[in-house]
Amino acid sequence: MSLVEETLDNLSIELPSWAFGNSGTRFKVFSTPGTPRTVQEKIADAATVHRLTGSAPTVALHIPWDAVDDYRSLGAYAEDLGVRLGTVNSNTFQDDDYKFGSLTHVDKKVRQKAIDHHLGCIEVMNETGSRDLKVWLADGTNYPGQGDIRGRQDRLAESLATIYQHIGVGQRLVLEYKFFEPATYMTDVPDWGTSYAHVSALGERAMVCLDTGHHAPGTNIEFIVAQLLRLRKLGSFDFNSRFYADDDLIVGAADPFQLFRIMFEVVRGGGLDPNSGVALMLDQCHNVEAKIPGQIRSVLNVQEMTARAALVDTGALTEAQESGDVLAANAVFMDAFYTDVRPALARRRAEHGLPEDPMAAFTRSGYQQQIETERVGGTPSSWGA
Ligand code: PSV
Ligand code: MN
Repeated sequence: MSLVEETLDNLSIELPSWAFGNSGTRFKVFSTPGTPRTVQEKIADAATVHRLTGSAPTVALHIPWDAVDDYRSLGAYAEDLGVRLGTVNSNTFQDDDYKFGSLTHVDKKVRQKAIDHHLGCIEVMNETGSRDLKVWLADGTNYPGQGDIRGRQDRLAESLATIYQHIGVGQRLVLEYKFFEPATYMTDVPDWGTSYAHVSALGERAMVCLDTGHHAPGTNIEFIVAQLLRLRKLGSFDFNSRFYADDDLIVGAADPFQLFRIMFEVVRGGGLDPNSGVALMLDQCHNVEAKIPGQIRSVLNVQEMTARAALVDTGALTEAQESGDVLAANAVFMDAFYTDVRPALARRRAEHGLPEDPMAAFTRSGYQQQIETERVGGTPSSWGA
């Protein structure tokens, strides 16, 4: 088996349930016909993406957006459709109590409420068999002097330690960072270094989550990937792409070369090895484009850039690097990036009984028309539902 095939066989991309719901900006949320009204309908859409691509076997949940009474039944429902429930994402950013913070809040009662929410998420994981609890906090301040930067870090460390005590064997806590938004002056987990410091203090089952949209423009993200893999602390990715802020656009749409460079470091660092534990998740919103094709396109983009990354002639690259031949090294790298892998991927899909062109297959399938006819009435899912 070629390295490319082996790499693709190990590629498993987790879809976010919220990508199938409506989303938008603070100016407008546009609704689309056929939008899921329930978490079950989101899972059905995710299962459709997996059926057509063969690479998206798990669906991430966001609590409370996807809260149900019976998570075991929800897991069984997913499995009937050929997918599994994956990462559980906590949410402490949509409750009035969290105006001035959640796990960092000065008021012990609010901190406890946020901790309890995470313990509830762990209970969900125990029911669904999910491995990862992903924590992203909106905590931060808008004005210099508004909060005690140091005190907030101390409270965060204490709250995380309490949550971590409940993370079971075989489970992990992954801590996501983001340099701004909603806070505009100071964010409590702004960068990979802060996340790394906290998860290192927690222990082996705490890892960093890298959301590709959460860096200042110009940041060398592949460097962070290489470093975290080297430190064995890269737990997961939230893939998306951006032009300006946290745009949550389709991964690889804004800068395919960046995705290639990231996937090269993932492959190089063993991040696709079956036991690496690195989860490749999408964290995207489809505000103006069709949602299910948006997810299919995202999976294909990751496949394409991973295949190109696996094509890099590492022997020739090392030789050029070690002999100081800058341009030869760069040429080896670029040769792989410029290789059109789409025909080879189409052939490979056909060999695995999948449609050669999953985008066209979706259009042909009639699934979109079917959900538009069936999903009438009710409230389309959106942020907060
Ligand atoms: C925050 O911007 C974030 O990236 C976190 O992962 C949230 O859980 C997610 O977006 C919600 O879309
Ligand atoms: Mn994210």
